[in-house]
Amino acid sequence: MTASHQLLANAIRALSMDAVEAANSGHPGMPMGMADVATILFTQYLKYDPSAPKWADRDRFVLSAGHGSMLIYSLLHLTGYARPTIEDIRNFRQIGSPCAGHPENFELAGVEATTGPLGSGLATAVGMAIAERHLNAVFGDDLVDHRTWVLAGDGCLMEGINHEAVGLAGHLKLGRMIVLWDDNRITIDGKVDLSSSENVLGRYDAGGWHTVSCDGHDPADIARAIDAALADPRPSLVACRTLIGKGAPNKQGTSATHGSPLGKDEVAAARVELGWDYPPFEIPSGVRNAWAEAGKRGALNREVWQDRLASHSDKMEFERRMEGRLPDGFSLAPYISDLIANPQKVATRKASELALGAINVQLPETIGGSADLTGSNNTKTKDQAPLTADNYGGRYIYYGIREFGMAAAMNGMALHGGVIPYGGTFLVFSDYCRPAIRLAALQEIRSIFVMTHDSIGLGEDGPTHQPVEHMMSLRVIPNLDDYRPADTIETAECWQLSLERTDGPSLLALSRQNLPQLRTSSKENLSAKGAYRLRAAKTDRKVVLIASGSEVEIALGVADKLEAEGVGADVVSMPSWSRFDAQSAAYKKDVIPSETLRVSIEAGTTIGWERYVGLDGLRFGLDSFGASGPGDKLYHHFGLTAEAIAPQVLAALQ
Ligand SMILES: Cc1ncc(C[n+]2csc(CCOP(=O)(O)OP(=O)(O)O)c2C)c(N)n1
Ligand SMILES: [Mg+2]
Repeated sequence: MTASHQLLANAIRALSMDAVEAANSGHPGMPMGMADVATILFTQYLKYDPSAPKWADRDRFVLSAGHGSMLIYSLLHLTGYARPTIEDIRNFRQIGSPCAGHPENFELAGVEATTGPLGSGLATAVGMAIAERHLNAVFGDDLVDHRTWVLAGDGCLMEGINHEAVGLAGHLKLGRMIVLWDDNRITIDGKVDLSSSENVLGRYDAGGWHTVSCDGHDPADIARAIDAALADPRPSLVACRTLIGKGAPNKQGTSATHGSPLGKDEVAAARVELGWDYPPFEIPSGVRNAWAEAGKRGALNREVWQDRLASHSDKMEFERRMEGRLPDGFSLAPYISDLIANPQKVATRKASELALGAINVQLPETIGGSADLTGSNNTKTKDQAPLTADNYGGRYIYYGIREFGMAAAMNGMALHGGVIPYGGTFLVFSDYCRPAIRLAALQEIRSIFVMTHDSIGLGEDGPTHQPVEHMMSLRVIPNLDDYRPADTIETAECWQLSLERTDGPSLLALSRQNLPQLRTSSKENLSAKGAYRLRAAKTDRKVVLIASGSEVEIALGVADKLEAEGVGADVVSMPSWSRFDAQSAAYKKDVIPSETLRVSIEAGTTIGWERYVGLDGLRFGLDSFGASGPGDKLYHHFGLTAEAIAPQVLAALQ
């Protein structure tokens, strides 16, 4: 049974180079270079059980260098996960194979995060490590006691987001996070010293991390370095000096192995170099058995944990949270009834804070935060203590001025499970978070992005701070639910929908300025339909006015003026495009009938509103940058008032 370390590692090398060769596409260099480190990790350190891949107390392993996807596919296959099968690996990078070009969390159990955009995986893992410490503080060592491992390349460490991730993890003293750096001194363009002369270990040291180096091809030295990382209370960076493409005798150590098949001759030469005489995709039984044995290391540990859970007083609550189910009886109905009885004229960011007041007392799993705009984003409720290195049990994270780092960490928390992350910044800075928002949507996870100061309505801070194209550009991200509520009621409804959704992220765009409460009843969650008739035409309907957020109030004013001229106008509030698009054709036609003049009003780009108003409709918005001045004056300046809009609608009807 006992196969040498070399044989185990070479199985990864062979599968990786052969799969890339078969696909005629992919990245053999990283898997071949990190095969030794990965073998030590998966045979000696990582806590996992392929027969129970979702075991809550498993270690999390994130392949941040996602281009090296064949490394994780090889590992999952060899250690005994049900998928990928050898057939899946033969079909690497083909349509329908779970062995996609880059690892995808929804394709394979064991892939904890979708990676590929460099730097993101590591920053996501920070959130996993936060979630682990938080749940440990809540449920104790008996239920939550695991680590977060990351395999990262030069690219992951060079990206700007790495600075944010290192800063956050160091500050929060996430000692159970260990980054294994593939320190191969090669990137696509050639040697790292073409573009970088940074002291990476020095930078991590300065961020409060423990750092250690090893020879990434010497099993004992790798183990020594990992032991040092485990012993140190700080998060650790393990620099593993490796040869990219190790085993390919003529190409190893060069960027030629990074992202292209080695080629027939070099693969043959590598077989000789590695002493690997087996045909492609064939693993000799001794090696297969030894890997399978390694994959069984965690089973006992998992069974013992299962027993502890079975008799634990918090079993039900722990399972509920890990499954992502909201508690029975969770409801915002009493809060909303209260609003109906006592209408509030507040900014929707304030309405969000009020809703969170009702939410956070019912949902102990929420973890809020903001990228240094807590008082502006209104993301913190009174009952939330800060989550700090001294109190991981807290439920509010001061992320600092790290929007991308925050959004990535939120995704890591959502992927870990057991918590529901929400976090805020200004809508204009959603651009700084955008790659993580996109990855949340792709990964189908419940991250809730709270974006305030959603238009020129924010006023004096001027065009650098006034979103114009942002809301529309977020709407085009697939699987992101977009919300721009108009008042306190819609804000509560949108929060409810965001929390109840388990297969994707939501983004709430909220106003800085006060808005009247428009809804006078709330028998059902009307925001769930994405758009609804807020007020029907009083006289013969000629116009449908469609608006979102702060402009719904303006649309009502326009309707008043039209009705005074004998022109009937419906007002449709449209808090969510994604939700509306999911409605039946009949509903959509009823709310936005094509035989009327259709008019959109939104304080942002008008590009896109043709979708609902047609080419012959009218679109009122802002197709330039904003300006610095008081918010209400800016609405006049840019012609976004009932007085300015109503005559143009009447003219169009002539
Ligand atoms: C954000 C981002 N930028 C660019 C790329 C394209 N890319 C993929 S791998 C890579 C080079 C990374 O170098 P390194 O991390 O050292 O990987 P190695 O060549 O050592 O495997 C680049 C530029 C990417 N995947 N993500
Ligand atoms: Mg490299």
